[in-house]
Amino acid sequence: MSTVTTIEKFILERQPVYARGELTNLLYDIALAAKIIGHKTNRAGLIDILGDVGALNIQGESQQKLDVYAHEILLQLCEHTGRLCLMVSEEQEDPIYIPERYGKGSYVLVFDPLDGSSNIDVNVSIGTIFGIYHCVDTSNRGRIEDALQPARSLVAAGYVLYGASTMLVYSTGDGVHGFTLNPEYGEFLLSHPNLRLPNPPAYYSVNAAYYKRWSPGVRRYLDWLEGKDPDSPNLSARYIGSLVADFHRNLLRGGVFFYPAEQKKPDGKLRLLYEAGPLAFLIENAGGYASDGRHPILDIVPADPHQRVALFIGNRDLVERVEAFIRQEEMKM
Ligand code: AFP
Repeated sequence: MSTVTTIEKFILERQPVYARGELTNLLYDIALAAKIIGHKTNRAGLIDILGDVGALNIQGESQQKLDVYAHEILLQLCEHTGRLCLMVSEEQEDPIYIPERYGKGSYVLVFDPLDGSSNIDVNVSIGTIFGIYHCVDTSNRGRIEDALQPARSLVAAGYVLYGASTMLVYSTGDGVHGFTLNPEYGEFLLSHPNLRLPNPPAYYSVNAAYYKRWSPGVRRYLDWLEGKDPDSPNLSARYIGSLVADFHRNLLRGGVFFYPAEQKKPDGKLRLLYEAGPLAFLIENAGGYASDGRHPILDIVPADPHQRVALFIGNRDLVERVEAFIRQEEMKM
């Protein structure tokens, strides 16, 4: 008979003996938020029946956008616990300082509460992304510097995928582990221990409609991925347009996802602190690599909490190949 491991048991068993349980409990808080957000996103299609976003629902309450709802759930579950000194959310311009009335902890939580919002209305998978840092200076009550750390300093990172099932995938630096929510019991159960990127990879994922907006190196890279070179890899194309879903599929099947810089968007679209950084941490822990086309994502120090970055992420040899194409094309200029 196979054994069943809940996320609580798994996290607790991996807690170092000297730990005080702060990180363990913070991960539990996020798992609980994932269950609540997952429950709500599963009912998203009913909004059409019960009333549009912004309209009054049948109880006379104003309907909230799901991404705002997800932001508030994470806030409600994490702000008062005494485990955090600071939070940064995609949904809020300013960093979230922990109010004086609550205890202050030694961790920083950065998150994109619900990514892929344009997919919500069409019932396509969406996700939450999170990263956890140590506060740089625990004697302070939390300052912006505590959040502006490179992803190499992450203590933990993960995502929640709201798809056919709800899954939570996370790493604290010793492997990447996936849990699937059993909706009957409301428990995340270990389903994908120690995920490693498969080799050979299966997919490349990009919005190729933007080809003309990219630099020559990135265009050459797509040509290569599409099989136009003698040494092209044998890959198939898949693109959902929901970062967590695209990342998750490629983590399980192998491949590369990219969202490059464009002429009018020199830093790309995705956010460094709470999208690219946490996923870069996960991919490296699964044996892969993430780059902005020139440098490892893990080494980029954010200057601003909402800074954007070009992202190439997946199997190491596929990502190193785009760095080589970009270098070669820039040398010609
Ligand atoms: P939305 O939240 O606007 O749907 O954007 C989602 C996203 O940030 C990320 O999840 C996707 O990978 C990427 O944008 C898709 O962008 P394109 O629609 O330009 O391909």
